[in-house]
Amino acid sequence: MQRRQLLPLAAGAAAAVALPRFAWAQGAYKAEYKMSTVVPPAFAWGKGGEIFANLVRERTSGRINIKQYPGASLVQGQQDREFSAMRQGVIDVLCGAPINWSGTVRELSAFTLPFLLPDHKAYDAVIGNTALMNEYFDMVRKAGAEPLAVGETGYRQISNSKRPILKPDDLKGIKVRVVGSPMYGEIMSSMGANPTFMSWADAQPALASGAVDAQENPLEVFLAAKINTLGQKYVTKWNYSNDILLYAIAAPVWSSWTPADQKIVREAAQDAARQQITLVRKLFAEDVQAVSALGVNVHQPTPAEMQEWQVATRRTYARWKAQIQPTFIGKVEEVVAKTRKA
Ligand code: X2X
Repeated sequence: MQRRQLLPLAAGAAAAVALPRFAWAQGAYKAEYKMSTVVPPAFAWGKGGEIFANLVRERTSGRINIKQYPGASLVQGQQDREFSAMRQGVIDVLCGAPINWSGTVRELSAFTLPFLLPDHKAYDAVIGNTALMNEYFDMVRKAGAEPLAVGETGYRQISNSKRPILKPDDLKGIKVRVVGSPMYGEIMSSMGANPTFMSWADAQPALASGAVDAQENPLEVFLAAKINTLGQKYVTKWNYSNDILLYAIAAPVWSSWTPADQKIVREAAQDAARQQITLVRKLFAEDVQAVSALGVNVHQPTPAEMQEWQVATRRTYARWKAQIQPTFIGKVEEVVAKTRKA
């Protein structure tokens, strides 16, 4: 800006004509970059978005102003449309769970297969594996966004209003709300439950009215959204799926920023992801106690019960592994297997 002001008008115009297109594009910063998150900063994963936006604003002295739109409000709450809206230019910044985008970019939901990442040791080995994550990041690039960092949305636990869920049979006939992922639907039906696909915005009224009996979400979400007040009395902490929290920038937006700003934004996302993971794990460590204190019955499965859940989901696992990205998932399995021996 300052340099251009110093140039005489004609010289400025001539320079503009001579500039390569990419350089022109780099000058065109928007006043606001729109970031979609499903949940607001009162939740660890919405907080992860807020931390990122604040770091970017501070470190670019406001040159890059990311504004958070929680409740997936840029897509009227339809969180499964986030990725296609990003491709259409409606969303500039994603800070979300790829499971929500599985209808658009199925391969990105690789980490959500049931019991693929059984614990944080496995989770860390996978997201800390540079070769594996580079391969994943290349899939994100092919899909139209620049990936920056990976946080954690949290292990998803089932809750319901009817009875304690100790074994697959206990799920028979239970109406469970799942996000718009066909794989989650199949997992539930393979265990005997009756799944209904619904956005997060629709889920809460449906639980309150009893239109559905059950839902599955990390317990930090259960707590922040006060799901216990919606008649949910029983929780089973089965750790069946834990999606990453992907920080990514729409490709055209990314290429409009200078290399120096790209570096700042990437580092800000990495720092935000680290803080977000710390936060989500602190809540995870305390969640059984916190949920129990609300008068909710929390069941922590025995190893034998965990085995039963895995057996029940084995066929669904195999089918979705084949459909999502079998080679990549095979590599994830190898990394996880090593953590079992160690
Ligand atoms: O809708 C949900 O259940 C939530 C908030 O966990 C997701 O965005 C996947």
